[in-house]
Amino acid sequence: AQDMPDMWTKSGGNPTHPGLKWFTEAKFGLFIHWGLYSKLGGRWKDSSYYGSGEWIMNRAKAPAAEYAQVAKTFNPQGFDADEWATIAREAGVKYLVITAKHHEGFSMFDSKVTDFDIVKASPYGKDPMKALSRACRDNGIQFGFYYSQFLDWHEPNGGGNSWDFKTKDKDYQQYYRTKSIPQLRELLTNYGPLGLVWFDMPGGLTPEQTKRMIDSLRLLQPNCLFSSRVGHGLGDYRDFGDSEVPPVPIDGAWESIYTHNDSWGYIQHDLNFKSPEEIIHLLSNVASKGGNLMLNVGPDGDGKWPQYSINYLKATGKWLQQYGESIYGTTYGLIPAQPWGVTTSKPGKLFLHVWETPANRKLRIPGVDAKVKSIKILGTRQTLTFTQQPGETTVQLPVTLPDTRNTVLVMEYDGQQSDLSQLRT
Ligand code: H79
Repeated sequence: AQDMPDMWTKSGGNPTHPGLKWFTEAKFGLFIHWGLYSKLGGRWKDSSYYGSGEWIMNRAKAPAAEYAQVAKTFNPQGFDADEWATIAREAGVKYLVITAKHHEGFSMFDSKVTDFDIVKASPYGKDPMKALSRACRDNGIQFGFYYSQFLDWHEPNGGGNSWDFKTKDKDYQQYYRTKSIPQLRELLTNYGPLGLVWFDMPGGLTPEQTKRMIDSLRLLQPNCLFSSRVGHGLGDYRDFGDSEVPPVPIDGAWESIYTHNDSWGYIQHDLNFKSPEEIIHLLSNVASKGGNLMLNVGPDGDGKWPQYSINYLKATGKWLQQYGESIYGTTYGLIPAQPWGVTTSKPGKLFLHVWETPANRKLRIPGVDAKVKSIKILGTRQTLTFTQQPGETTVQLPVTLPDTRNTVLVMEYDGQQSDLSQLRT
């Protein structure tokens, strides 16, 4: 986990923001990192790079003009917006966020602000974001853009180390005025209603300037959420460090983001993909703390997803078809994590995510004083026998559970949530 200064991650947003309803119910999102780095796939000249493939320009110290040449070979003929959105829907994600521009500075959308975009600088010559935004909406998926508002290694005045520009004497104001803000306006104008804009790595602006920028962007789409990495506590929901889950339940709207293998951008030699079981456990664990999981996929330079990502996401979607009621629209589990797994909640219901079956097949649920009415295997009519004592309920598990990775039991109880031990930060 990266150390993110609190100033960046704190959500100071408006708790009555209209977008927070879909966001807090969504629980599962898909992040897509796609840019020129996807074409490089972790290779620059004769060297291979591992991890964070989208950083290859910086890590290989590629001069901006030379790196820009990659655009001339970027021609993702395999890109199919409907196919992407269909896999996303089958995976069970409720929102999709794609890199409109990452730190490399290349615009993956039709931009009038620069020539360094996929329409003018690449043989592809079309705007894939037009098709994708439409396909997501057709499939009932909220659509959002990642936008690197400060780091831009293509622009002499953009933030960060591009190796042939001097870091000193940069005019960040000029960069924001001529690229960042106009492009954000394009994104908030040309792609229909956006669920959110995912800002990353703030810098170069005072809190007052950031607020002015944000306030003017909000006028374009009042329902669109802004992520906390816009900086200065001005976001609408909270993101933690990359690949970080908070240790305790957190109130309010928040999200954990994870790579599928060990990179955001496509890396041809990285096959360390999280298994369906790992994804499902991540999802139920994040939900048990009250947040959303946004899992990343890195399509290649042709526009195809790694086959493992397709297969494992579909397997996750299959699990969600059976057990989605224990994820979507839930709040954090009202009892602490147990040796056997974690819990999520809805009014009158506690969902028990069984990761590990106790050897004696007796599942202990401490911290419950409400009267337990029934305990069932979710998605079946199978009722389990249980005994209840003050502060502890014990369920007898059957010899075989339908899903050895994460069977979900649903405990229905009479009375208030306050009869369960309430976890708070
Ligand atoms: O888009 C993904 C990252 O590229 C971006 N945020 C996620 C969502 C990000 N930008 N900056 N950082 C993350 C933090 C920077 C980490 C670094 Fe490194 C450590 C830069 C250099 C050393 C990671 C490892 C990137 C290159 C090597």
